Amino acid sequence: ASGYKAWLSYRRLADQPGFESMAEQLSTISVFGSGGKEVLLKTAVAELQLGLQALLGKPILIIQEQEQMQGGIVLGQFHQDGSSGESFGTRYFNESSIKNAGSEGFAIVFSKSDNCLAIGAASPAGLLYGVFHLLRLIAAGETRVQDLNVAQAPANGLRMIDHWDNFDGSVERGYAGRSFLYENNRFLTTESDRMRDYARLLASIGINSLCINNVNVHHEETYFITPRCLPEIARIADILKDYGIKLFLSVNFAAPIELKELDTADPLDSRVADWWKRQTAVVYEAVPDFGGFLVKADSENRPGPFTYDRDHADGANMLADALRPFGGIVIWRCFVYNCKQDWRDRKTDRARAAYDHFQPLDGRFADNVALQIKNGPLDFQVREPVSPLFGGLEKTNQVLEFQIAQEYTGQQRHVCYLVPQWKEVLDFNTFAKGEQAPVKSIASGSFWGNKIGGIAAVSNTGRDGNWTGHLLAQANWYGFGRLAWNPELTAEEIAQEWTTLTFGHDEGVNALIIDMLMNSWRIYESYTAPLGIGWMVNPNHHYGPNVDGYEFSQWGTYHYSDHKGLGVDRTTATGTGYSAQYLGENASIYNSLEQCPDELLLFFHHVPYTHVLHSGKTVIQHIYDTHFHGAEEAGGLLAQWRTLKGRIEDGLYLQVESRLQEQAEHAKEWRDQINTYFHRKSGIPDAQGRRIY
Ligand code: BDP
Repeated sequence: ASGYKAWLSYRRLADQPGFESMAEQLSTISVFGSGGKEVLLKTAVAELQLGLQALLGKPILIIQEQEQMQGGIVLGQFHQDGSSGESFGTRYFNESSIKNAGSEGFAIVFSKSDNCLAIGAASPAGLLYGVFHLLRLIAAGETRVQDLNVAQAPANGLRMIDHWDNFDGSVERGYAGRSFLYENNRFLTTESDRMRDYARLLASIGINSLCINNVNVHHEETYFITPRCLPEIARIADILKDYGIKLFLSVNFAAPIELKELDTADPLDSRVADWWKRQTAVVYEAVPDFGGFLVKADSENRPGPFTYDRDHADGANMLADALRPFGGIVIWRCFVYNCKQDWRDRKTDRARAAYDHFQPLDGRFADNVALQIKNGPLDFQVREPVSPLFGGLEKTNQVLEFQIAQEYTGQQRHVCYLVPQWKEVLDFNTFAKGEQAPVKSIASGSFWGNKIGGIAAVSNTGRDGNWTGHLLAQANWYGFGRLAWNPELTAEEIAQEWTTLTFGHDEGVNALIIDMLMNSWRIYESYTAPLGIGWMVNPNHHYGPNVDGYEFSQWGTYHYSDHKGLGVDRTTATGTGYSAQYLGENASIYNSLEQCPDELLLFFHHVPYTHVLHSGKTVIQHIYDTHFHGAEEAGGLLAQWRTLKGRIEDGLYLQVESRLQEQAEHAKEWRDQINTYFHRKSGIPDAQGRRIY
């Protein structure tokens, strides 16, 4: 086992109690009425057959157009009429199930009268999701299909993964080998089944949108929107379409210049607007169901409207006009800040930047523009507060951006299950418009009634045999999709699903892996940058400790440590005033030294090493303790895993063991660098007298 099949490995179930009667029940698949022509419905039937055959270990027959069948599984769209004139919906489902399934969800119920399991949906996409849901339930051990009665719809309209793959085959912040999409400025996707296998994995967790190129669009990828590349891109789009996934492209804001067609990219210049209209039409001609453009503008040396003294609404709306006739959307990123700031200037605060740039533009964006906002104000650190743009924007479509790629969380060499972190973000109350306004309902668009909403995340996959380098990093990929579908799932539930689907039904094995996953974020945090301060990594590649790596550089990522204390003062009275970007009690809690939660203390406050935390420890003793303990726990993860030897396939066991070995060693390096640094700076000894270098 390599891990390539991931959570779709469909291990044969056989010895489950109730297996025999279930297997007998689920012998055939049929499609109700005259349906069955749509490509997604074909995919759904094929996936159901494939999955059931593997799980049940027997052939499953597909029975064509038998609507009154007895036994088996029947798939249908609610509105479809059978020969009796009765619709599929009324025949099998009650009104509330149909309502709960919405336009993109599904309902599954066992019909006693027809002695069959019915999967229904308003759309073929819903049927595909229903099929994967049923397979997930069965693979996870559900045998009582006769008791099934489920109806659900995704909480988020946009459930998107963003690739940071470059046409040359490299992957920006990729930790799982090179790109499986490109190599050497050529498309790999059409030569292998890998794209299709990928699309299946995505659809099985509900992903419906995919951006296939890096937000940093280099010269070569600028051609993606031209006939030079579009035929190959159309072939990718066709594969994705079979699984209900829309293709998006990152575009270069200065494309008309880069392609040598105009000498300006000014969004208010009509030649530029016309150029984008023409170019967008060319894209849609090749890819009729193209999703739209993803744009990183005026950020980290990327071109944008600022060059022409225009703002980001001008830029985004110009592209939105070009996409509107085709139903396309613009996803415009808010990761905009000055990456050439003077580190001596304590008043410039990178954390403020996204809000300062975008909040004043609230209400100016076209209705087919969505702003894509990173979960935190800085950059995917192990611990950050939630971006105050959530709550700060009232009249703008928003999409939340996570990073599945573990750029700052161990680069898929360390295990760091990010779902607990994402849950905290989704549940964070922004206090928009009063009491209950959690990020999840703002991002989904339900809170303000936005037209577009959802969650996007930077992919952690690559050409490695198991897709993610670290096998346990598959749990983040899986978990992202599941959360984007249903943010109410708990991190434990998702870990439980993933371990069972990946490793099988040994409860002892799964409990241990779940325990490792559930502790891993806290462990990683404890031996790396403390108390919300972030960074302290090696510049450029961002792997491994380097306390001052970014301290005297232009990126705006500082800790301000000296011999007396550390932390960034972001308060209103003496600091950068960032805390005032929050609403309601969040602003006062973060602003207050007494009330600020320990884990974010150094994000908001500059304090002496002797400052006493809510935990009762001083800041310096907290640093020592967490680093000693965290490195020990990293070793503990390895020891835990070693108890699994012989209990899971060697192929899976060994690849994780070697990564955990590296983590255990590397955690000591983190521990020693951080502890030694602060020991020397502060001159304060460890209360427990442990060895600090
Ligand atoms: C940072 C990465 C950088 C990305 C940037 C972004 O270090 O490679 O280009 O984010 O999101 O995390 O645009």
